[in-house]
Amino acid sequence: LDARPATTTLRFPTGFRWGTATAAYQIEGAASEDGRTPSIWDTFSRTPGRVRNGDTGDVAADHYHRVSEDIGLMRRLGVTDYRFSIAWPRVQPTGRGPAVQKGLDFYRRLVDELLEAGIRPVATLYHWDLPQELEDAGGWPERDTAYRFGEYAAIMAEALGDRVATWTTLNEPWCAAFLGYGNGEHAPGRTSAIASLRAAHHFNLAHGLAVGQLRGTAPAAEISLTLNLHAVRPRSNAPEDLDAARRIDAVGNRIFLDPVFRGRLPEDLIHDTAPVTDWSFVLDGDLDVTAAPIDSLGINYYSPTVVAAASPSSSPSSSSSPSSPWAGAEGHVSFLPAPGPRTAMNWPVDAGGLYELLVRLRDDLPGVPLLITENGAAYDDYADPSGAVKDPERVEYLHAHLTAVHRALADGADVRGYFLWSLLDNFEWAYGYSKRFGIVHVDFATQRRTLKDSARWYADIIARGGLPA
Ligand code: GBH
Repeated sequence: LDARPATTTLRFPTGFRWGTATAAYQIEGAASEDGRTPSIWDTFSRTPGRVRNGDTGDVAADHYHRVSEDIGLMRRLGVTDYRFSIAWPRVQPTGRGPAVQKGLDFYRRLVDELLEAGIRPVATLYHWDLPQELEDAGGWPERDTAYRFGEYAAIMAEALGDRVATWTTLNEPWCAAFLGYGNGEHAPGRTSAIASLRAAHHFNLAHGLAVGQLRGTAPAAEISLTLNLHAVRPRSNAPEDLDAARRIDAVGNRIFLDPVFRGRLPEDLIHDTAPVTDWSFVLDGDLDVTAAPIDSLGINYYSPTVVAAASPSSSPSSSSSPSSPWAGAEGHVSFLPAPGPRTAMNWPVDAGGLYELLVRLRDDLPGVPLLITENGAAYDDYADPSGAVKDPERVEYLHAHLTAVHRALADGADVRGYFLWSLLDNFEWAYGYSKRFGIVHVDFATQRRTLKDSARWYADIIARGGLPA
């Protein structure tokens, strides 16, 4: 018998970071206060037909006015870390020029209150809210946007460099490039394969430029990048299915991993995308910038992606539709429904995908510490007569995924922390307020916060440092 409490069977390493995550546009509200100007998400959400029910982030969870209360919630949970994002248009409304003091003040106050509460601030510079003026000038498909991002990073490094423990430059550039400019599901809603590939490269460049600024001004800070890596599974080991998986891995994962960790673009990606572009927008020296060393990799994981060779019966018009987020792979790949239960997003629940991803990164990126910067699920919750907010499926989802993280740790993956998405119910992008990812329920009519059962469960996991039997 060992000395561990019998009730905690899966113990996590000492110093493991237990966090929650949010993003500015999804929770802050106060969309036109203190000098903030519209981002592409304000424009997009105010355009009829883009977001379910016409929802916008104008008020969201009103976090801008409830920072102290929300930090109080995290104190109750006992989290060690909090991952939030900074709204670029709050700090630098046109995306150019000097910073707005009130915008900086808001994030200074957030960071200072976190530090007072003993919670490590983990700041993301870009969680999809590009200043609209920069989109009007061409947005991420234009190289200049990367330079503008570098300047914005310099402002933030100067303002908060000494107080933020971990900086992540970008959140999920795959979504921002391919859902924003490829299939148009996200802001700015453009549908162009070439634009999505140009955007992807400019995200890598922007990331590298920001790393340079942060490293210079905040040498002690941990610098990171968050990717939504696709846990790609081929339907079978048939060569055509393996090739479909390779294509998705190239344009979904290695398009970011290789420039950042190896200073090159994947050869097979260049080949696959030849009908779309010759990549002449990648200039000499760019891949040295993108490869600036970073200290850890953030991974957001929700579901695996199961693929097969495109079936001959699938209609060519739909598989080669201009609104695919898979530039260069469309027409070659079928996406198959993964078996098993689904969340309210209709995303499959499959913790094995997280394990597969972590073990792959253990092998592909030795020496790179990993942070799970998002994991969680949307489910409807319900209040029982006592007023408790029940969300049993979420507890089950989290338990399964933390078990997968523990298994990956035992198998040598260097996972340093886990950030649950999300602290609060919030604006779920194209789904508006119709999907709830929070472990804290938000009544959007009153802005009242109530801990769900999953929040109490998570607090218990953190307190015991692991999972019960
Ligand atoms: C993250 O995006 C965002 O960072 C966060 O802001 C957001 O609120 C959260 O997740 C929840 O959506 O083909 O059915 O398997 C995650 C976006 C979700 C994009 C999964 C790819 C594949 C869905 N990713 N999606 S499916």
